Amino acid sequence: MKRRQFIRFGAVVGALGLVKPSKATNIMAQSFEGKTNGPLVLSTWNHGLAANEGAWAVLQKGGTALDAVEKGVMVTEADLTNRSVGVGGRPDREGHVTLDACIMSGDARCGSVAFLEGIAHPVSVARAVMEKTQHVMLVGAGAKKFALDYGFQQAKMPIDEVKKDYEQWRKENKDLFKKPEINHENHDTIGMIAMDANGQLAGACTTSGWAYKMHGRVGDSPIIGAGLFVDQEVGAATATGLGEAIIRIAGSHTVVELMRHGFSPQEACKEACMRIIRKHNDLSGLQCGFLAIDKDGNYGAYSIYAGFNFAKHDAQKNELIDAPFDRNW
Ligand code: SD4
Repeated sequence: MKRRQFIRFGAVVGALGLVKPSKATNIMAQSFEGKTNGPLVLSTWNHGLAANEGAWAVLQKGGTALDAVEKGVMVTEADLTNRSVGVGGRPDREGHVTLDACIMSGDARCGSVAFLEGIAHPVSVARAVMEKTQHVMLVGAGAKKFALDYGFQQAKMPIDEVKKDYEQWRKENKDLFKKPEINHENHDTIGMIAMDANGQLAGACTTSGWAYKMHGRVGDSPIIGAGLFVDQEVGAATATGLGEAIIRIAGSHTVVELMRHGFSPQEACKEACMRIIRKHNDLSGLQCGFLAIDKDGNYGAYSIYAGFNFAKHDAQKNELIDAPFDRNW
């Protein structure tokens, strides 16, 4: 496997660790701060384009942001070609596909499932946890029982093609405790945040997590405040990347709190990335990216390394955008 070399583009961090992305500090990064006056959907990675269409179908009929984000990420969960979300996801080291998801609306209602096996749409189970129980989070066998009690669709995982890849991986990786390399092929998630026509905010996040992770591992995606956070008073944020690093700084909550204290969405996403950088000595493979919308419809994104893109759907178009970043690989 090719060893990645990364070059640091002199990011000069000020007292607050805050430097606006500019050509001087980020040779390839551009700023994509923007503002919308109508409904908006942002979601992580290329698969966000199709997911945004699902969400937009709800928003353009005057539906709520909460319904939109659920319907949107369900598109990705059902995509059998996607290896990091839902039914087509890769398993852990023991061959189990374990799914993590959460959903949150601007009024602080939220629901989450983690370490869930055999259910096609974990995000909908997360929503049912939010709406039908007094709890926020159900995991493992309890989450599965709850999903079955409520009649959620089951699915056989891993699918055959993924199982073959896994068997090959087992042959080639006798040392099962080796740190896997994080890259686009083995590690992405859908995090989606949306604003509806009434200005209401919501978000959802769903993943099969880190491919070939330890059995029992849960990442940031189902953790309210890490993979997702929404507060109608301020804004919404979601995360993708190495979940352990995102959890360490309560990533999405951090982004929202920074916006509360006056950072723009992009500045807040950048500062969350910088905080992760400051807390880790070994940055190899440590890709994380954030998306944010504030309550006024301003939006932004940022990632640690180049290569994080996101899909933005507004009344004009659905487009893929390269996020600004701090470092090149
Ligand atoms: C996780 N954050 O399980 C997820 C995976 C991801 O890009 O987002 N990868 O750590």
